[in-house]
Amino acid sequence: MAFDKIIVDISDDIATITLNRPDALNALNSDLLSELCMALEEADASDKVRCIIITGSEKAFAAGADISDMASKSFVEMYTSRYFENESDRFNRIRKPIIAAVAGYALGGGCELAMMCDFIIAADNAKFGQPEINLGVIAGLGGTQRLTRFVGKSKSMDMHLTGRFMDAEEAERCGLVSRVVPVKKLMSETRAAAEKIAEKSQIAAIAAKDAVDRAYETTLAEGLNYERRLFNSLFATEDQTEGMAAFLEKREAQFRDR
Ligand code: DAK
Repeated sequence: MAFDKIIVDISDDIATITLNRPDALNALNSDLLSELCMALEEADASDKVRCIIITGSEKAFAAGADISDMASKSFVEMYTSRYFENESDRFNRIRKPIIAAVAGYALGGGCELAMMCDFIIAADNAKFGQPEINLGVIAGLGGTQRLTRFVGKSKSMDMHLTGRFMDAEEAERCGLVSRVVPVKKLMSETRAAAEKIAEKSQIAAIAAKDAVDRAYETTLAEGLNYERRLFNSLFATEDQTEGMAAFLEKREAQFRDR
């Protein structure tokens, strides 16, 4: 399917979705988000895709929700239109691993979109922030909840209350991103990570994502129980038999997603 606000490339098991509204620093509007959800759902359903990358430009991953779209809306319009709620739910239903490759600005909804991915690889020029307070509002796409889980209350409060930006080094130090790479190497390093994931059993990758996500939704005791059940259930797969046999026979595993 042809897209206008995003570019989709599928090669070697990896779908790369590039946000493409350069004139507005990839500000998120409903066209862009619905195309993004469509592309994600297609990738999730495709046998050709084993890992997904979402990225922007060198200048901006996304500078937030589109302020010119929101500015004139009333409370009633925001409330009744369920602004971006459907897109957020669709995004959260994607089962395949999603990596955010972030260069430049990831602000407001852009920072929130990056945090909705499974992990973030940041370029050394990345800047994260939840500056909605400067617009007289607060984060609305999960920022107060997800950023707090990533970086703790004190830093999250600092970001949401002052609206300041955090650079890549600080973002790595406080656990918002998994690694920082030179901006010119962002896509090659992210692709290398995606290729690593694509080599694994897809069933195990989906189970790992499912189990880690559960850590955010439940108590430790429930989470441990959930993990154990998923772990045990993987012994019903051919990939577990193959993975362990390959280790013992000192050869590469040939996973078949069965
Ligand atoms: N929206 C619309 N246009 C934007 C934009 C945005 N968020 N960010 C940048 N642009 C546009 C600029 O207006 C400018 O357009 P022209 O004037 O050239 O037509 C162009 O992109 C280039 O931007 P600048 O000229 O400003 O570039 P600079 O390098 O000088 O500055 C900047 C870059 C990123 C520091 C600056 O553009 C900036 O501060 N941008 C706004 C950042 C921001 O406040 N983001 C938060 C937006 S609020 C919800 C879901 C989501 C949300 C809320 C609710 N629900 C589910 C309920 C999310 C809210 C937000 O994200």
